[in-house]
Parts: sequence; structure tokens; C-alpha cells
Amino acid sequence: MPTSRTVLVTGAAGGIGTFLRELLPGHGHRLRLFDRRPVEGEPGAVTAELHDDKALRAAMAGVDAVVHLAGIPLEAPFEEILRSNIEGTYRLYEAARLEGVRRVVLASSNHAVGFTPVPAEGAPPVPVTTPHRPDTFYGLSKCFGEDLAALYWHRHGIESVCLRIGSCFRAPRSARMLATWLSPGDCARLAHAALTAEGVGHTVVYGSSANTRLWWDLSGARALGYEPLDDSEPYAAELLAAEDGGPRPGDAWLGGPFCTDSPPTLES
Ligand code: 15L
Repeated sequence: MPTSRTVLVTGAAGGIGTFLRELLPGHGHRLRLFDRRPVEGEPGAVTAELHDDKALRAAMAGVDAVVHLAGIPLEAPFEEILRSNIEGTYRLYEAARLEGVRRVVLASSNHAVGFTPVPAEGAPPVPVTTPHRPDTFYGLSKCFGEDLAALYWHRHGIESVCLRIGSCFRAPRSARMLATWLSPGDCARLAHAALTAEGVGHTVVYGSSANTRLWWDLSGARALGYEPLDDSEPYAAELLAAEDGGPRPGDAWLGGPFCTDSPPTLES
């Protein structure tokens, strides 16, 4: 597998898309960009819906791999999740098949297993083989994406690395994110490993930094060559002091606020 590749990034205008636009070229990748919104400062980016087959296939022609980030990143009514995340991901894989793309790096999420209990202190981390326990329609769409990736591997030989991303922000924003944080630099290192590792077939891994308070098992990601360099711990004192009020709703589950009666939405 060559270490420098032409990679199509969908959802390039979003939060993680913005980090990868900044950082993946430093790992030697040439990027093509795709988003339903214009990508700031990138006049060459394709502005189109995933449902525009012609635009999607044209953007994919000749690329080595796709990093698929596009979709609704939080909870939303089922019909919206169905169109953007479920149908959108299906269309992505169909276009990849028709254009002969051999590798997809898929943004899955910890919310595919959100209703998994947070491990007790000293207990083993949550393995990647833990059963799907989506916490929202959003999480359910990520379960679908992981299974769709399996179908396209077994039936069509398209390889996928599904990244169950934790919380990818410049800095952790809550006490929960001390466990789930994925720094932008580690996100790019993880995407690079997922793009370049040999023989991944259909692989699902967790995506976090090397957090002292990590809940899940990073060994699958490390086996791809991912070496996280960041840890949320320097933020701990400040974030814990800010949340001095004790446990919050959803704290018992990996999915945290997504497991409450009011999961985060684009409007909240
Ligand atoms: C996700 O999957 C969301 O896209 C993101 O906005 C964060 O909320 C993250 O999970 C998280 O669990 O913190």
C-alpha cells in the first residue's frame, strides 16, 4: 500500500474535515474535497449532495481511497438520519464500487455502542467486539455504516476501516471527554494509519488519543500503525472543577449525553 495517496474527503467543511484538510497533506496525502456546503478557502472543492451520483462519481474517479465524514453528526429525526447518514453512506459505497475505489475510511462513532456501561475503575477497557448498542438514530446509522462496510468488503472486496471516533475537538470540552477525546493531530495520525495499513479487509477500531482515563481498547487502531501522541489529562483539573456538581445524566454509559432523554442535536 503506497504511503502517499489521492484521497477524497467527504464532509470536508465540517469539524473533523477541517482538521484533516489541515493535517493530512503533512502525512503525504493529496486531497480532493467534497461537501454539501462550500469549503472555505478551497475553490476546487466539489459542492454537492451525496445523492448527486454524477458529482460523487466524478469526484471519486481515480482516487486511491475515500475518507467518508459527511452526514449529520448528532441526533436528528429518523427521516433526516435516513437520508443523510444511511442512504448517503450507501450512495458513497455504490459510487466507490462503480469507480473501482479500493479503500474507504468511514467515520463511525462511539454512539454505535453508546448504551454500553462505562467500565469501572481498573476493569478492562471496552473491546471493539462489544455488541452494537446504539444510543440514538444517529448511533444506529453508524451501526448501519459498519455493517454496510462489511457487506462491501465480503461481496465486492472494497476494504474499510471504520473509526469509532470519540470526541474530536481542539481540546476536550467536558469531564466525559477526558476519556473520549481525540485530538486533531491524533485524528490525522489515525486517518493516515487507516489509509495506509496493509490488508485491513473490514476493520472496526476506536478512535481516541492516549488518554489516561480512556474507556475503550485502542489495540486495533495501534495494530494499523496508529501511535497517539496526545492525552487529555492536562485538561482534567479544570474540567473536573467546572463540573463539580456530581454525576450528570447519561454518565453511566459510553454515550453520555446521547443516552439521555435530550440527546444533542444541531439545534441544541
Ligand atoms: C459524535 O459522534 C459526535 O459527532 C460529536 O459531535 C461528539 O458529540 C462525539 O460523538 C462525542 O461522543 O463526544
